[in-house]
Amino acid sequence: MLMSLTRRRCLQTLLTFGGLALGGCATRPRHSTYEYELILKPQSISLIPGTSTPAWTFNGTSPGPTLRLRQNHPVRILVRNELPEPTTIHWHGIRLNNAADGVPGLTQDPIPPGGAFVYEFTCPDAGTFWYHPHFNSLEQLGRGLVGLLIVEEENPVFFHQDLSLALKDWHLNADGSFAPFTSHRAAARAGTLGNHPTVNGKTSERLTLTAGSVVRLRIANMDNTRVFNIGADLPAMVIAVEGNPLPRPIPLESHPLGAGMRVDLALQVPQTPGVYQILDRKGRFAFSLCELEVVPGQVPPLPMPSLPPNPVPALDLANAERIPLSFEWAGALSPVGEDGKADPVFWTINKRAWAEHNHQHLPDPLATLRMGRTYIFELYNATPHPHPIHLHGFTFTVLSVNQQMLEPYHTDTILLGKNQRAEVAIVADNPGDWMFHCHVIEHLETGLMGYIRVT
Ligand SMILES: [Cu+2]
Repeated sequence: MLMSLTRRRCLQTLLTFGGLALGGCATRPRHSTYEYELILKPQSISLIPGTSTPAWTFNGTSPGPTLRLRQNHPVRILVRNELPEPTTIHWHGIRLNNAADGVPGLTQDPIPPGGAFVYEFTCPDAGTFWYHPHFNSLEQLGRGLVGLLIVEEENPVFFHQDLSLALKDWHLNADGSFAPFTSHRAAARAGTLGNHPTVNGKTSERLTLTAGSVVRLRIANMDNTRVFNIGADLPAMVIAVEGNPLPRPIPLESHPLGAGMRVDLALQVPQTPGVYQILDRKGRFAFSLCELEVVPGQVPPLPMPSLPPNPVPALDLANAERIPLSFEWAGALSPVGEDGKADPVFWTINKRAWAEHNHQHLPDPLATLRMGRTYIFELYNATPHPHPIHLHGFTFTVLSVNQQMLEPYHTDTILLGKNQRAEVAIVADNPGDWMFHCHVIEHLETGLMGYIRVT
């Protein structure tokens, strides 16, 4: 399998699939199987004009090529590691088989430098997802290893345009070299913000839209740390969160997007040409993330498209078992290790930290679930900082936040604010060991990580 893929080596060209440009290296679908090759490798890129940054890239770019998969169609992705250290790739938000989940020591051995691994899975859900390493995540994501993964609906849903924004801040010195990705002080608080924001890998991004059109805009927060509050100064509806269509779209006002989270908007582009903005709202202030240049043009009339729901299994809430999961601040530096460095632990789940900093010595699971049963996780953020809490391999249903019942919605990540509680439910329908962690990378690296076992 490796040989045949290797012979079909990387076409470093731009291919077109169904009218949509595919960057980087990809091959055409064959017998309804899409095949991709992702090569992780060091590559200097220029983020600050006149300087060079020693990034780590997928196929030479950051973000990596946007992978466009099709709902219910199997995919095979060859990952080759040309980094100077091991890696694995996690497909964030995809309900896939455990062996393809990309967690070193839990679902696979790390891919050594010079090695390769084939990920094979089928996406039951359509929507906006992303991919990134799950090994030495602070540095591997910090150096640029992030990419968008779009799963197209099995029965295509038409918009006049389908566009995306990948949000990532970089930690840079003035000469383009990397500044530290973390400090103990920040890791024990909200995390280390980058100082060089980018959208789609660019310092400023401008998209061109046609007057009167209806545009699907997929926004993915691929940053290690930052929370965005997405707004817009043109009419927009929130149609999906974390890849999952909302039961009823809601008008966009300010949509919080923690690390790892995504939102799909349907933009109702005004008839009046001009320049509009996608915004990051901070209280009374708003900062432009992306300019939208609206140009005159003819588009066929289009009522607001509706997205079909993803086939998330039905909950059996009457017989559900409850599992409390509390996130707390620990605040301790362990004794200095053999390398002379302290091994910081700042965060716990149910009083336990993922202290090993690697996956070599597995702790016990946070909970063991029985196949087919419904579970309600009672989440409690007993800390003063926001945590985007992510479960691998499942889509959970948010039932309540701070004891307020909501119209239930599906997600793979929930942003829990200071002292916030939430009830989320899953059907344990996918066997294996599944990571459960905060997506602020400094938090997961300093304790806020565990796993759920389904047998
Ligand atoms: Cu966190």
